[in-house]
Amino acid sequence: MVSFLHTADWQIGMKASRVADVAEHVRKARIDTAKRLMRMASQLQVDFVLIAGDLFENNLVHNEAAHRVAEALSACSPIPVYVLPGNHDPLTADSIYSRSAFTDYLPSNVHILRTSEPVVPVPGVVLLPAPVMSKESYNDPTEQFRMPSEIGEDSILIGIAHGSLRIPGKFQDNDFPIALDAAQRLGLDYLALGHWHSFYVHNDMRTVYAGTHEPTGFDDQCSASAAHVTIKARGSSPDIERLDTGTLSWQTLELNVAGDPDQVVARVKHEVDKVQDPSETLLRLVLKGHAESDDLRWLEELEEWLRIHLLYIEIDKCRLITRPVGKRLRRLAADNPFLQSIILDLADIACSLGQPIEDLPEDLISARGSGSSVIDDSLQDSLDRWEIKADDVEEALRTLASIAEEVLS
Ligand SMILES: [Mn+2]
Repeated sequence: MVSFLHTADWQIGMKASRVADVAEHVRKARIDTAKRLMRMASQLQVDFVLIAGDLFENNLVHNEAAHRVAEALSACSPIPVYVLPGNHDPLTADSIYSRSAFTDYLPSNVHILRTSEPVVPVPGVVLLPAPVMSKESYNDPTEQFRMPSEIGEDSILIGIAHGSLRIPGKFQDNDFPIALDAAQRLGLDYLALGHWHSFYVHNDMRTVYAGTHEPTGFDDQCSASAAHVTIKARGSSPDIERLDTGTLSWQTLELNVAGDPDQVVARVKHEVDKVQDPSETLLRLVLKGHAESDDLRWLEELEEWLRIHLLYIEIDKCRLITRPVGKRLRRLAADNPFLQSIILDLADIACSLGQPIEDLPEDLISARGSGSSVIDDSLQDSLDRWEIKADDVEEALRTLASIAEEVLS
């Protein structure tokens, strides 16, 4: 019997630039989780650990990241750890696996799988590695496996590779495509894969993606896992236990802004109150529905509240339809010709930028009559020179609304 821990895609040194304000925290979480996972390997008393590629984000990571990884890998010492280079950290001339700042610090229990030469991690087990040498490839990495010339009849055979299973619609030809029947055809007891970030057991029940130990972003929902595998004997079905490993929680909440703002805000706060560990939670709030552009002041307060309560907040307004000339501005403009004329000029500009303001109030349109557009050559030049966009017009209308309210109310 053999038991081992299968993990992959730690991507240490990831920039996390989308969440720049907390990028350092995100990078540290990847290391902390890795260390915890290695301690878990000790507690589970596994025979060895497999890391199926993309241990590093790329071959250019800082030396400090390399030191942190070496330190994390020592946390399960003396249990041997086998590291396979992946497409993020391939065995190229500039490989991190050749940099002395990494290799000099490597604890003695860590072995980098640099060739396809079979390895015997413990007696009775043969490991077939397929190290990645490039960023992309049309070749099936499992074709690199080299069978040992002599192999005991009872030897448990494990492959370790990095690439995409050829599931229709889920792979690209140049992304290290792996035949679906590779494990079966090669007579493997287990095929440890990396590259896909979610935990996945193929229907042969022996081809497995462990998933990344820590999600890499909002679109990486189903990861934060590793596999604890036990194989009783050659040919027997592996016992695969999914381990939950994540530190950070990346959540997405969709919010329809229609209705009473107090209720909308209460709904969000209620959801956030349910969050288990707010200081380790990153939230993307996706706003939907229609809103008056000058009536979203509640959103600023809510954003502030979320910022205090959570590690990170991102407000996504891409699906929010705002009415540029909001209620407040319409009310103030109703009996103010000067304000009306500014709004109409801005409407002309929006029109010339190809995004006309569609719901311009009727009374405003009739106020202008058949007057000509404000756009002349010199204004057009200015719009071009300052790279004014339709969004800027909306912003101007919002600003106009708040100034007008202050001055005219
Ligand atoms: Mn990869």
